[in-house]
Amino acid sequence: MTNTIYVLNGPNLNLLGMREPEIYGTDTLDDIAGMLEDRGRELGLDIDMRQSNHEGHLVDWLHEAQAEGAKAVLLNAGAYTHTSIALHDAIKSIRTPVIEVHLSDPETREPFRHISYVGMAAVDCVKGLGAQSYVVALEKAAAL
Ligand code: CA2
Repeated sequence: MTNTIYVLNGPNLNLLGMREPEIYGTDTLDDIAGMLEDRGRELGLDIDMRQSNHEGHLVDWLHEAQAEGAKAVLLNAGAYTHTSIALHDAIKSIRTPVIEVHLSDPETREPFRHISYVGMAAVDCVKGLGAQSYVVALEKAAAL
């Protein structure tokens, strides 16, 4: 196993920090990557941060995380969280532990966000803390 943590981000998260700051905060995905690299250095972990608007890319990267011996995956699947049985199956198909991450708390929002196919397969979940959700999830990954 390596010390690499894959941090996978789904649809629309490339636009983070540009709209709906009251829900998602003002940090961009690059800001979050910087925070994770700083904390990762302290924890002895390498960060491999990626974003895609395409479901299949996220599936491929979950498989890759296992093939490359990643220590864990932090996954903010965006709206695919609530729709994707393909991501659910991909998480189940790998031994690499996956921690679900959300900036907001989907369970306090619209009913269609209350189901999480990702959460049904992931080992843990950190949500509702804004950008700090990713940092707390990284700390949980370090302890796995
Ligand atoms: O709270 C989260 O992290 C979410 O995964 C974000 C998703 C949403 O569909 C999930 O229910 C919860 C949406 C990400 C949209 O990103 C935006 C970026 C810029 C402006 C507006 C939205």
